[in-house]
Amino acid sequence: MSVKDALREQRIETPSWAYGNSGTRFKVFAQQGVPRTPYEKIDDAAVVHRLTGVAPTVALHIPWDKVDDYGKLAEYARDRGVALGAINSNVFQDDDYKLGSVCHPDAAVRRKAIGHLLECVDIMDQTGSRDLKLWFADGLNYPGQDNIRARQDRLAEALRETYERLGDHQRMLLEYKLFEPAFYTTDVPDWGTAYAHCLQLGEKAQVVIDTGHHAPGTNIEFIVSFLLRADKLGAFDFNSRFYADDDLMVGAADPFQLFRIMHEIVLADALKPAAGIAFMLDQCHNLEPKIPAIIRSVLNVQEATAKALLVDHEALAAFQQDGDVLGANGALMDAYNTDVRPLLRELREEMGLDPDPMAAYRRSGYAEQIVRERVGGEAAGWGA
Ligand code: PSV
Ligand code: MN
Repeated sequence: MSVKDALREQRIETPSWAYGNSGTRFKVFAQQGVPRTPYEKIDDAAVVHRLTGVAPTVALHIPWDKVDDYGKLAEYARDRGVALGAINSNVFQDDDYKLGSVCHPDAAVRRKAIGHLLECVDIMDQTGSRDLKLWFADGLNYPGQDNIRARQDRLAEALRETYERLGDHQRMLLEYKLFEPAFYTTDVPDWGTAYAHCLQLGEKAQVVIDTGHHAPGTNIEFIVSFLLRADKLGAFDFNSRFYADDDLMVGAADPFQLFRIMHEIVLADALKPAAGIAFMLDQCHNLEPKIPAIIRSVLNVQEATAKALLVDHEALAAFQQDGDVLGANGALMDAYNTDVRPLLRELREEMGLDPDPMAAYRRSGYAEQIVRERVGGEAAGWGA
């Protein structure tokens, strides 16, 4: 397949919450024109797709995107040329979850948390979503606070019950995170833990790599490669970070890392939608305007992918076979150092899009329109 054909097929899912207000624990700076409802978030996601041509789905977060009728929301999305994607569960924003959700020592709290996960599968039935994405804030702040092993048992039990509820075409995606909000231990801290649980559950359980969820210096492409080989990579939550889980625009902090990740994906022929990997963004745009930030993020993923597609695999394999370290590294760097922007501009023109989606957005007047129209009501944000 040609580089352009592969790029034409690429799919990137945008997160509903990235369109809403967000901030740090110190301050949320509200922006004008921010969506007030899940419907308005979909309007914004549709604009991103219309301009980029490669972002046809939007992930929901429950209860942030709770509506009375999910079938209606799905139809609304369809009418605007997008579809609803992964359903993200949220068992971290209720007072009951102070000491955990599915790992909580109290069975009643665990039952409530599992109830929410099952409710998310009910919602998937209505939205037609394939993926249930699970992230747990569960963990401990102090040694001795709870029994680490018992918490693994509780986690396994909750995952099993939820897994059993999945339909034939639905999947469970388990996301790990090293720390935060818990600072001593986290119950799913790393890919190994997520992988072990998914392995026990079965083939519908897959691991999610959120690129901001590792210790500094972690070689993420190794994890990508390992999970691909084991057929256990289900999705990415793309974002970038300088320090911890910064949730900045993907490709902003370390475009080379993003390229290295996409190189492993291309090597494994896992870019095409049929490979079943969901390429999602999980970002917060605290300072920058949200819609163009998401467009920029989509373009960053596209650029890294285009570079990865340009790697001469035959030459690379020959250098590797010959033990030519510099040759092999050079083959990779040649691709990384190629300016792919002209190629992407050309591709967009062929797809009937504006070659410069950022400029097209600026020209469109949409930013001014939403500031004008979205007055009154409550802007969506964390917890909304
Ligand atoms: C947790 O930090 C996380 O990465 C999970 O994916 C959550 O669903 C998301 O962030 C919430 O913003
Ligand atoms: Mn995430």
